[in-house]
Amino acid sequence: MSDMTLYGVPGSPFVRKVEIVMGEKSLNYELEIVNILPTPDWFNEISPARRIPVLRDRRIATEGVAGTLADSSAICAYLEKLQPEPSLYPSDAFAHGRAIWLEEYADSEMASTIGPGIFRPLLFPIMQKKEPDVQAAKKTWTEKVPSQLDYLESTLNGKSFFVDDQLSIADIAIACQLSQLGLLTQCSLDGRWPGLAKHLEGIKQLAGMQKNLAACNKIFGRMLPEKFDLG
Ligand SMILES: N[C@@H](CCC(=O)N[C@@H](CS)C(=O)NCC(=O)O)C(=O)O
Repeated sequence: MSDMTLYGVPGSPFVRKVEIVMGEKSLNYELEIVNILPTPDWFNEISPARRIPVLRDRRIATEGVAGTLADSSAICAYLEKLQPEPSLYPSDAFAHGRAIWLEEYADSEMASTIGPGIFRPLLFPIMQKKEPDVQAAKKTWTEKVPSQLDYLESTLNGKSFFVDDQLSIADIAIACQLSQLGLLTQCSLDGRWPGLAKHLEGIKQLAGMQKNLAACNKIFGRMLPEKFDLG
């Protein structure tokens, strides 16, 4: 058994974020599947917000709340201290602040648009053998997502990475949200957001991302005959 267990499902962009950081830092872990809708009672003790992911570090405690951390940002910050190389947080103070801001932008602004606006209206009805709400997803894709992508495209400004020309938590958090689009839809960043499209392809080459997306494609491939065209 690995020292660390990550609780959640691969289809969560926040679980993906932790898996990429684990991969970059060559940390071993096992993913224990915990579904939401609802989260099981035993899990709520270690996840007061009833959200995935939660990490358990068995070297600290093997049961109960001790040794567990909720929230992907807390987990990634812990992993950075635990295994500082390669560093995923810029050393310069201002650049560090910028990286945390972009991580936060991805985890809050983008997640609250793409999750409830596109991912859930398509996936959750399918899981319940109901009709997916394609109109709601189309509306989000055409009316809400573009301004966020415009902001990110201009912030990236043709560079390979968002902050200080090196891979950081900002790149990982943003790519985790953007990769969510491709799991269920044919939405493309090419055309209006070429820098972001190239950036996402780069982050998709990371080992943790590849492992996560392979698991996602297996799960969603079984559920969907073809990906949704949101226009
Ligand atoms: N800020 C949290 C967000 C985690 C989150 O929202 N996870 C979603 C799954 S992608 C969840 O558990 N949702 C449960 C619910 O909404 O009931 C983090 O970074 O880990």
